[in-house]
Amino acid sequence: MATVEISTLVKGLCEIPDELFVCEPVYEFLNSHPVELSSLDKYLHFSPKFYTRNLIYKDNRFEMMAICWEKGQVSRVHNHWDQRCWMTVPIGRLKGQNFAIEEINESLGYCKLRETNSFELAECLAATVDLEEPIHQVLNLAEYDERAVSIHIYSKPYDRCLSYCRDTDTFKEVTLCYTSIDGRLCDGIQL
Ligand code: CSS
Ligand code: FE2
Repeated sequence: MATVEISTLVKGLCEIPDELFVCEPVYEFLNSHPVELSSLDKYLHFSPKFYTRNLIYKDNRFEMMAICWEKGQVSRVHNHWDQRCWMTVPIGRLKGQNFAIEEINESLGYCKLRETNSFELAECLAATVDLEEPIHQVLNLAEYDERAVSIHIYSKPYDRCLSYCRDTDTFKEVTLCYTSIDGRLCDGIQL
């Protein structure tokens, strides 16, 4: 399949009418437009400390970022509030693990999770975050033994989420920051 520059992908997404900016059409669009790797170069920043979040595009309806994962790096176990999320993995591969809530007491910040299904992503295949089961973790497993880059589309953009600790069965709100915007490192960021 012919690849497209990331700017073409953004333009194509912007042209999707609001009523079609939902799970299936965006998913199909991503699957039929694999990204040209060289067009991602300026967005790729890796850090040994944590995965990096590199903003490519943002408007009121959606944001797109490249997330760069060193070998072995994993996300928190987290939710996406009620926002839709699509992702593809043009470089390397990633595992996604979904979780269900077994028991929750919001006023105590207590939440017991149970692992449900998992999936693997590579080669620009798209995935959507299941809105019915929106708690997940993304892992660049050490056994994959390579860096990975994923492209994420969030609609609407969001800058905070709930983070769950499985050791203590607790959860709290955390803020999500960008590592770079349009290829330039953000103030105060040290990779
Ligand atoms: N949602 C996480 C990445 S894993 S889907 C984030 O935006 O940082
Ligand atoms: Fe996520």
